[in-house]
Amino acid sequence: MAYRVIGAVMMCGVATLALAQDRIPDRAPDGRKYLSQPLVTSIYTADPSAHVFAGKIYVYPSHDVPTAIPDDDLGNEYAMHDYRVLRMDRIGGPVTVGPVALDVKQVPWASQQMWAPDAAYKNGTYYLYFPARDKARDKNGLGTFRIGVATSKSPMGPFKAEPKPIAGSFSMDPAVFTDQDGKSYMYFGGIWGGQLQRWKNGTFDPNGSDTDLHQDDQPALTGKVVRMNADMKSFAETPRDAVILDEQGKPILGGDHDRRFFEASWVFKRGGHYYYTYSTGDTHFLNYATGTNPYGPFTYRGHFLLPVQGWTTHHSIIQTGGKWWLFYADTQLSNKNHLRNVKVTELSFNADGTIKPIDPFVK
Ligand code: FUB
Repeated sequence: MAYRVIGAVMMCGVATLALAQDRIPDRAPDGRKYLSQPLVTSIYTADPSAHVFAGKIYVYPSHDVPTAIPDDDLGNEYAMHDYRVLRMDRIGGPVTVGPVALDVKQVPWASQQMWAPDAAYKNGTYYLYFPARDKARDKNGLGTFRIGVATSKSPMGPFKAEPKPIAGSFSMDPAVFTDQDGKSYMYFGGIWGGQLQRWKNGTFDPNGSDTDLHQDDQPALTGKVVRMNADMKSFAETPRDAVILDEQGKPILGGDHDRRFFEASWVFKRGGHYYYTYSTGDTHFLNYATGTNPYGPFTYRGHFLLPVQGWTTHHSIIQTGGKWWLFYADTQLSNKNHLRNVKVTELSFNADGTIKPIDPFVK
């Protein structure tokens, strides 16, 4: 398998591909200067799920594509149909863009919208988890989001999809966390276009809301957490609620858009604490909450990334080379919500374990 390695230049300590340097704006339309530069410029990428496998860094992003579909609350403009994997030896080093690792045409059950993926490794096999709409049709003429799994002997793929989505899966944005005891958990879900609000009663409501439950004084919809079976291809139980509590121990309410869960779960463990991180969607923050159990509940701690350029914000956090890193995305290359580019910046903690908030623009 041959991969194309494109020359890199160093900007702000982060590798940037040498293509089209003269066309990359160094300031946002409002004049603010970016904190970091796109990891790659040869394709549009978003929703970066980073992992260290056998000493190398792999990023499993969404592969954004141009479309004439206008922006809407369902996210129809995010019309992605395949995945490409990014690889680098170290943060700041050259980035390899892999070939197509999985295309929707190779997934028997899926129809469209290959959204934010994640990956895991176990016993010589790499697992790619991905959401996509199935072939059913709802009131909007669209399929229901399910979560699929595909496998490969290489972290770059190509991946072979299982014939059916994971039984019991729904909604989107899978993120798989493996604890020190070897047990793996999938965190998933997203409201609005991610359809979580249509699953409130455990089955899909085809006529449900396209946004949320419109119950601002009730506990917010939560992301989901479920333990994976040892085969890494199936759920060991019915998904549970990943509850986020405020400092008084009360659930965050649906109307609290600065703090409630919207999409983009990611979990990591540090100092014995589980950090449950997520996006607030329409208020554009990346938030975190901590707990002492992978199932939660998690106590809300704050924002750790202020709004980026673009509507969505989605991320992953890894530790490598003795430092913690935040992979995120904005729209520096296109200034279009659906054509994003992934970035990386260092993440720092205070002595009490709280995260130092990051402004994606330099003061
Ligand atoms: O990339 C499509 C969707 O936008 C993702 O699944 C969400 O997390 C948001 O980033």
